[in-house]
Amino acid sequence: MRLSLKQLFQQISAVGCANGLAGRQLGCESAAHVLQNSSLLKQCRIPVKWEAIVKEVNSGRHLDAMPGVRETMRKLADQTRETIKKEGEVLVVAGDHSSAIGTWSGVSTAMRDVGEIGLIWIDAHMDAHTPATSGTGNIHGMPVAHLLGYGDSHLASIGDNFPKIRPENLCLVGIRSFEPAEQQLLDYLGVRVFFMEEVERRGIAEVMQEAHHHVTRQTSAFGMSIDIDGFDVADAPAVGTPEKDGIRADEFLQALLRLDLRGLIATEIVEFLPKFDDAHKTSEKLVVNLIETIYQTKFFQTQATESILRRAHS
Ligand SMILES: [Mn+2]
Repeated sequence: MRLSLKQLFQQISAVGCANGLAGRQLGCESAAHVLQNSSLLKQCRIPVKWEAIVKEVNSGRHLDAMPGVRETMRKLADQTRETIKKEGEVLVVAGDHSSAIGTWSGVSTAMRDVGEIGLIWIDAHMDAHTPATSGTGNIHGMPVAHLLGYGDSHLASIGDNFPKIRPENLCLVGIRSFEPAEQQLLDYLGVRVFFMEEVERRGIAEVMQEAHHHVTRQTSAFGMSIDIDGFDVADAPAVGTPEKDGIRADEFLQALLRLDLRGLIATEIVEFLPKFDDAHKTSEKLVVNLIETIYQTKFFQTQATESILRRAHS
């Protein structure tokens, strides 16, 4: 019986993205560096190995940010694609949620020969605007539309010309703030949305089980894109676009423990705005808790399965 290096030295391969120009408020571009230097994260039971921190290209704000965002997202996609090919998984800690265009373009194109990927999108917002429908021009409100193949053709064709996520393999969880144009696009495409009302009625654990089933039933791997504004403001105060009455973090962490994470290929955590955190570092702790819970659960489940299979074949 031989253990692979991966099993002996479990670690998380992380990519940072220091972006913030596509958000409503500046500041979350520092999140990746804050996490990289976080003493809380250094105490994490699974060590984090930083592969790269992608720097942001600045071409302005709102829609003027577009040329810069295209460049930044191409670089981020290259990093996540390479990390998936080399390590088989990736954790992305980014700033504003426009990062998702780069993260999932890279993950999706790395997996193109293997199969489609599924995605669970945790957020207060739908992020399903296009440049044509957005009132603010803030691209952090547009990544879902672009991953589905809509909006700016440059952003929608990073890596290749196919949609990066098929609508039937995507679901949104925790939604409580959106505009009609966003809902129209998602309704038209048949994307499953678990609004906050449904999360409250059924509980986040049951919702996450169904979300997991939804994104894994016809894919070869799945990811989670976690906008921390999806959580209640009490649990994640340091965000640029807070919406009240969100997902309770402790309930979400409990739900993760009971989720089958063996097929999890990538996790993205975004919209942490360090300068808005409280004296207790509540938001930073949440990010670290998410990383630790997700990867401890995943590694434990993977190892347990492997040891059972080894015994069955010995
Ligand atoms: Mn978002």
